[in-house]
Amino acid sequence: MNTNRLSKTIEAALNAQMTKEAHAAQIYLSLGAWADSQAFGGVSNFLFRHAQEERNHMMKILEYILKRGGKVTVTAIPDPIPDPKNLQECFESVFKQEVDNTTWIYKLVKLSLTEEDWATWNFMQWFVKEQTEEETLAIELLDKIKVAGNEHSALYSFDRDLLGTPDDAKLAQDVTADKP
Ligand code: OFO
Repeated sequence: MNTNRLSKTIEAALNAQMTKEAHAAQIYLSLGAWADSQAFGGVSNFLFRHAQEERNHMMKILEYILKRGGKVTVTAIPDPIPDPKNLQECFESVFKQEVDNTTWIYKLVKLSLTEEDWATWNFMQWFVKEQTEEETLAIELLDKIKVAGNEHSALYSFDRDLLGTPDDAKLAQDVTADKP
């Protein structure tokens, strides 16, 4: 008896999205390591925490595929991006990666709509909300960097502020649409 509640197309798209989230985690990890090497301890701490969040997103999808009786396929993760030249470029990369991931999420939403897979459509809404929040955060941080310019003391405060940002990396099972 076939108990897989996912179509082959949706299953493949969810598996691809898992890899995409893992790739996002690698990008944050690599940017975090770069930030630390530039003495931006607050920024690197923020980016490392975000890498963990992206991994949680990957796990959230993995758990969903299993819950729907689907097959999880773990694949290789593409290389992260090259090191940025400065803090501005670092957060431009963060923004670009979030926008890119949003595009993939939207494709999955569209696919679930076309296939009338309402369970997956509903599941994906959490990611739509999460992406909006992450894009907003990246825009806000880029704005702050713009205001700071090249002034060392302003960049130092920016770095310290990020260190104090609450750590919101949670286990995937604890994360809901209301408590992202
Ligand atoms: Fe997975 O949320 Fe960002 O990319």
